[in-house]
Amino acid sequence: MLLQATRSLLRLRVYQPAKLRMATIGSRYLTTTGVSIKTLSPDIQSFVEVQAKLCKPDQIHVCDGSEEESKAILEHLMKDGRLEKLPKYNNCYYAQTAPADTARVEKQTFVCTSKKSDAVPDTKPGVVSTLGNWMDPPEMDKQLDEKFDGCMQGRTMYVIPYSMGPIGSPLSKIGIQLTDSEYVVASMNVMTRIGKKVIDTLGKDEFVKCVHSVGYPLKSGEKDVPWPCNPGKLAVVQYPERNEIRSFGSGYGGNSLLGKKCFALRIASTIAKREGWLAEHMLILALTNPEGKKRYIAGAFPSACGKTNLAMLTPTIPGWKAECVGDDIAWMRFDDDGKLRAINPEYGFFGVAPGTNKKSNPNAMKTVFHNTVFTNTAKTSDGGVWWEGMEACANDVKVTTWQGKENWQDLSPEERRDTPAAHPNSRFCAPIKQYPLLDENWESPDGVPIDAIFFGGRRPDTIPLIYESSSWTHGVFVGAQMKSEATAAAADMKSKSVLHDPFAMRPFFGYSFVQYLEHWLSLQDRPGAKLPKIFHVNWFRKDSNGKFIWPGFGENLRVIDWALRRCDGEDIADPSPLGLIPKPGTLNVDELSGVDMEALFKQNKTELEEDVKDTQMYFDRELPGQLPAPLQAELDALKDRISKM
Ligand code: SAT
Ligand code: MN
Repeated sequence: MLLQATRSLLRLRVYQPAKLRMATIGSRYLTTTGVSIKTLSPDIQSFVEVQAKLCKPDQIHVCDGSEEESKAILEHLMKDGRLEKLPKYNNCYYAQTAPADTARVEKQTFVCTSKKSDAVPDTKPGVVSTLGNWMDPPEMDKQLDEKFDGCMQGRTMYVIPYSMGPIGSPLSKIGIQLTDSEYVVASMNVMTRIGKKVIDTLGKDEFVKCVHSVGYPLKSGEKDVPWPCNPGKLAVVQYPERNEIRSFGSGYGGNSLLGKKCFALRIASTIAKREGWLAEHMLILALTNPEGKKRYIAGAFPSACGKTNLAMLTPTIPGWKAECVGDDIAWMRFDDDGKLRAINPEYGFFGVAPGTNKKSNPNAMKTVFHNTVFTNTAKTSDGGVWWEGMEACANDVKVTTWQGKENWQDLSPEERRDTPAAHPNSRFCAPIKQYPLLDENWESPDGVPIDAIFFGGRRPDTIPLIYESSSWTHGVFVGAQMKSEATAAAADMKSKSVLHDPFAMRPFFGYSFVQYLEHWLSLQDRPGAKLPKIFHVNWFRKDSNGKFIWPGFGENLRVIDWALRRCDGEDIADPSPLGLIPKPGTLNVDELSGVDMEALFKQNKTELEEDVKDTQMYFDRELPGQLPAPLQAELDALKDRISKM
C-alpha cells in the first residue's frame, strides 16, 4: 500500500526521486513530496511538524493543486480500490464508504471554548442541549492527543493549503488541512481552491489549522481495509478561540472535508461575530425578472431540504432568469453603502443525489456527469450510477446497491422500498464551474448584494407557503423558531419528527445560540445598514392524504417573485397572525392548475397555538432566561395575535 502510494506519486514530474526531500520531524526523517515544506511560512511549518510528530505518518506530501497531482491522487485511489472509474461518464468516479460512515455525526461534534456559555447556552437543569456539545479545551486536547498519537502510521500526511472564497478576495479566508485520506484530498480539490497559489497569498495572514485523520493506522505490512475509519472513536472538534479544527475517525462529508461545515460555518461564524459579519448555512441565487431587473437572494434551509434544488432553480414563469452563486454556505458582509454582500466560500457542490432528476433539477443533471465523484449512490452495469428518484434505467441494466448488493432491480417493489439502492445521504461532489447557469458575479471578490433572505424547512402542516416578517427583529425571531422534519444528512437524527433547527444552523453553530441571536439583532443598529427583507417559506405542506400541496421546484419562483415584488414596495400583502401574506390574487399562479391555494395559506388557530407553545417550551428548555428580550416580545406578540384568531 505504501509502496503503491509512493509509486503513483513518483510517476509525476515533480515527484522524481531526485526531488524527493527529507524533513526532520522530531528525531525522525520523513520523505516529503510535492511543494517543499521549507517554502511554507514558519507558522505553517511548525504546525505541520508538531502534528507530524504526533500522528507519525510515513511521509508528508504538500499539495500544489496541479492537474498532475490531482490525477495522481485519483490514480492512487483507484489502485487502492477506493475509487472506481465510471466509464459511462466523462472523468467520473464512484466511492463506497463503510456502512458506519455515511453522514455527519452530531453527537460527537464539539465546540471547545474556555467558557462553556460561549459555546452553548445554559439549559434548564437536567436538559442536554441540542444546540451543540461543549468540552473544556484542555480535557478535549488530552483525549484527542491520545487518539491522534500514531494515527497516520503507514499512511501519507497530505498538507492541503486551501482558500474559502476567491483567492485573494478580502472576504476570503485560508485554511491548512492535514489529512491521511486521499479521498479527502480529491474532494477538497473539488470543494475548495487548493494549492500553491493559496500559499503564495498567505503572507502574514492567519490561517485556520485543520487536522483530520481517518483514525486507522497501518502496522508495517498490514493490509488496508476498503474504507478506513474509526466510528467508535469519532470526534469532530472546533476550537474557535484558536481557529483550530481536529477531526478523527470519519472519512466522509462534513466530518472530514473540514473547509465546509467545520470552517466555513462553525469557525467562520465565530470570526464573523468578532468582525461584524455573518457566516450562514445559505444558498445564494440571482434572479432576473422579465423587465431585466436582477436581484440576489439568500436562503437558509436545513441539510437535505432542497437548498441545492432551489439554488439551481429552473424558472417556470416565462421571461425569468435564475443563476446560481452558491448552494450551501454564504459569507455576508456590509459594504460601505450598508448593503449586505455575499460570497460563496466554496468551489464545488456536495449535493444530495436521491431525488435529483431531469425534472426536479435539470441543471444538476447537466452538471454532475463529468469530473464528479459519486459516493454511496447505486452503481449500474452500464458503468454509471443510479439513485432513488432518478429516471428509470434501461431494462437490461443491472443495479448494485451502495452496499454492493447486486441485482437490486430484481427485488419486489416492497423490498426495493425497504432497502434503497442509494444511501439517502449519497452525494455528488462536482466542481461549481461546470454549472451551466452560473451568475456572472459568482466569483466577484466584492460579493453580491442580498435583497431578501428566505428561511424554511420541511413542515407537513401548520405553516403557510410564504409569509413576510414585519421588521428585522421579527425576521430574527422567524429564523430563531425554525423547525423541520429530520433528514438523512445527520447519522444520529433518524426520526421523521419535526425538530427545531434555528437558522438551519443547529448543527453548525460555532458559538452560543444566545450570542448568535444578539449578533443578528445588533446588525440593525449599524448606522446606514440597508438590511434585506426576511421571509419564511414552506414548500412541503401536505394535504390530508399526505400529498404535497405545492408542486415545488421551478414553481417556487412564483413565491419568490411575490417576495421580490414586496422588496420593490408593491402593495400586495395582508397582515396575518404569522406575518404578511399575499393579498388574494397577487401570487402569480398563471398556468398552474389544481393547487389548493386556500389549503396552502390556511392558518389554523389550534395548530398555531400548539406551535407557539412548543416554541416557548423549546426556548425555556434550551436557553432559560437568556432569550433576548426583543425576541421574547415577538413571541408574546405572536401568541397575542393567535389568541385573537
Ligand atoms: O456532510 S455535510 O455536512 O457536508 C452535508 C450537510 O449536512 O449539508
Ligand atoms: Mn448544508
